[in-house]
Amino acid sequence: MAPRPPLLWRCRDRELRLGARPLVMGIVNVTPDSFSDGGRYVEPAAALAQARRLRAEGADLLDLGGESTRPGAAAVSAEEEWRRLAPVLEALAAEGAGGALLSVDTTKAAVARRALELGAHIINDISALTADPAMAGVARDFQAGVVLMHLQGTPRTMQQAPHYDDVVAEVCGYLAGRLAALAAAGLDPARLAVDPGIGFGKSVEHNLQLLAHLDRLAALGRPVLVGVSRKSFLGRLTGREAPGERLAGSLAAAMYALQRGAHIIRVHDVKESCDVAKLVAIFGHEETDDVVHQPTATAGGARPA
Ligand code: HH2
Repeated sequence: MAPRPPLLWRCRDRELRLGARPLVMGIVNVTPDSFSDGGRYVEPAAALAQARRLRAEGADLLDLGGESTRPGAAAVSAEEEWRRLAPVLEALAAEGAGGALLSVDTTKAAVARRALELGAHIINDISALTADPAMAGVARDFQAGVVLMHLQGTPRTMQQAPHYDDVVAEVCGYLAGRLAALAAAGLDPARLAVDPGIGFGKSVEHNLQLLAHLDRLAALGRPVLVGVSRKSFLGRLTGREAPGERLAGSLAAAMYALQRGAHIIRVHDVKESCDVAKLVAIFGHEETDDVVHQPTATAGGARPA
């Protein structure tokens, strides 16, 4: 794998350099019903402890979610979503999240605004800022980093009969269109990242096609974030029914995604994923010593500009 030219992702007052070393985004689901860890971190103290643990394990970014997006999950109101997120975000923002960037996984402008007011850096929106007409304005006003994810259908129905004529072309075309539309609406393209939405209205074959052709998504010129962690297609491929048994599959898929063009992996298992990221950087570097001799704890791009 040839070294890649550095790419900048601006997220409010922070600037991430995406180059040789991939970044790791740790997942904190403050929900009762997430597909792999629902209920474990629904209490603020448990969620906060998990966020601190993921940061200590090396997460460059922490992604906090207050609504599950798994197929068939119940929708929650903005008030309920914020009630779940607020104490955790408040505490993390107050302590600077240990240097990690804070991301909020939401499709609701009211939730995103309040999170940004508390100090979050990134809006991770599975609807690519289409679900709430006010979302693009919030992202622009706060100069937030944004993850634009592809989703076919709605979380409730997306896995019923996903269909594409050419999944890679359609996902890339959709995200290119969102980048262009948001730039026309006044958002700074340097603040936008893209995500193929693995498992969101996709069959196993669609997911595999997208992972194999991530280079085409990377060709859009923006950071590529990929979430494969513990997802059901890995269970189907390995025969591991329980999400908690899918660690090896998740790491293999993360490594593959990073080698095919992803810059950031969104994961539940941060410690193990950081090892993968580190090895990808070493394998992908012509001058291996440059990477190996960097201090590991500060190797991230998650530092103030
Ligand atoms: N996957 C999930 C949620 N949010 N955001 C992005 N950008 N990319 C993803 O692949 C993605 C995402 C689903 O995972 P999880 O958060 O663990 O589950 P749930 O939605 O059930 O809370």
